[in-house]
Amino acid sequence: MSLNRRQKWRIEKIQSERIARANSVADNAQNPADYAPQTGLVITRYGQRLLVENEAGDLIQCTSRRNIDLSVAGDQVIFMTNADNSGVVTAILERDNCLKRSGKLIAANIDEMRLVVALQPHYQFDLIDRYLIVAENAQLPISIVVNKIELSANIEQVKKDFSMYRSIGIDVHYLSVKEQIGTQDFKEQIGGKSNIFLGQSGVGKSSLINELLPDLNLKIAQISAKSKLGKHTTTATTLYHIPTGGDLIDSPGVREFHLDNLTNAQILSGFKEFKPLMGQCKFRNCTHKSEPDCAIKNALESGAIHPKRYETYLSLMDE
Ligand SMILES: Nc1nc2c(ncn2[C@@H]2O[C@H](COP(=O)(O)OP(=O)(O)OP(=O)(O)O)[C@@H](O)[C@H]2O)c(=O)[nH]1
Ligand SMILES: [Mg+2]
Ligand SMILES: [Zn+2]
Repeated sequence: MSLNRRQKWRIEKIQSERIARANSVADNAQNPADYAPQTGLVITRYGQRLLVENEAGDLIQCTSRRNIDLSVAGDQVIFMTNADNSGVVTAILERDNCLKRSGKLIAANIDEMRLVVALQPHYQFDLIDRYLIVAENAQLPISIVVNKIELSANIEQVKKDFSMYRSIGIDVHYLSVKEQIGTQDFKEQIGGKSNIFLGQSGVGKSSLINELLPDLNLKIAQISAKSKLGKHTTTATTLYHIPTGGDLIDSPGVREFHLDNLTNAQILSGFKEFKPLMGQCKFRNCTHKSEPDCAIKNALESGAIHPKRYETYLSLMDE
C-alpha cells in the first residue's frame, strides 16, 4: 500500500467511522450488545460470510448488513462486534479499484494483477488476452507468470510465444515452483504491493503462493492425470499478508471466462497496442475487419500488430 493510499484511507476511515458511529447510536438503542464500530480488512468471503481482520490483526467472522453492497477480499470495511464476538459489516470504504470477472466482483484495492499460466494445462492466447482486456479496462497493471517451465522441452519456443506480450510492455516471468526455478527473482518483484493471482485451475497459483509464503500450507490440487486439468481446489478468493509488507491474494481458477459485460468499444480499448492507431482509419466507424485504409489492418500487415492478437480481437467481436 503506498503512503498516499494509506493516508487517504486514514482520512476516509475517520469520516466513515464518524458516520458509522452516528448510525450505531440508533442501533444500540435496539441492540445494546453492539460495540463500537471498528475498521477492518476483508480477508475472504464464503457466500454470505466474511472473515474480517481488525487493526490488531485478529480475525472476526462477520455477516453483512443487508442494505450494503457485497464486500470482497481487499475491501476496507466498518464493522461492529456482538457480545458473542461475531461481527456485522455496516459499511464499505471507498475502493481505489475493484476487479470483476464475467461481471462478478472478485477483489478490491489491488495494485497488480498476476496472471498465472502454465505448460500444463497449456496456456491459451485468447484467455491471456481476455485478462489483459480486463486489466486495461480496470486500469490495473498486469504481468504474466509462466509456471511449470521444467515441463518444456523447448523453453526458447515458449519465450518466443510470449515475446508478443513483452513487445507491448507486459512483464513475463518464467518459473517452476516444482524445481524452484525463477521463484526467488519473482519474490523480489512482489513486496509492498497487493498482488492478485489469477488464471486457469491447475496452473499452480496456490503452489506459487505457498512457495512465496512457506508458513501458509495452502491446499493444492492433485492434478488429474486423465484430463490434465485442475480440479478447482481453491474455492474462495483469500488475502494473505507478506510478513515484510504487501499482500498476495489467491483466487479460484476458472476454465474460461467471457467478456459479456464489456462493450465492443471496451474490448477494443483493451488492446493497448491498438490505442495509438485509433482515429487513423479512413472510416470513423471502422470495425477494423475489412474496411479499406484501416490503420489496424495496415499495422497488422507491417508486423506492428501480432496476428494472434488481431485474431483474438476478431473472435471477441463475433462473440
Ligand atoms: N510439474 C509442475 N507441477 C506444478 C508446478 N507448480 C505446481 N504444480 C502442480 O500443479 C497442480 C495444481 O496446483 P495448484 O497450486 O493447486 O493450482 P491452482 O492454480 O491453485 O488451481 P485452482 O486452485 O484450482 O485454481 C498441483 O498438482 C501442483 O503440485 C510446477 O512448477 N511444475
Ligand atoms: Mg488454488
Ligand atoms: Zn480500422
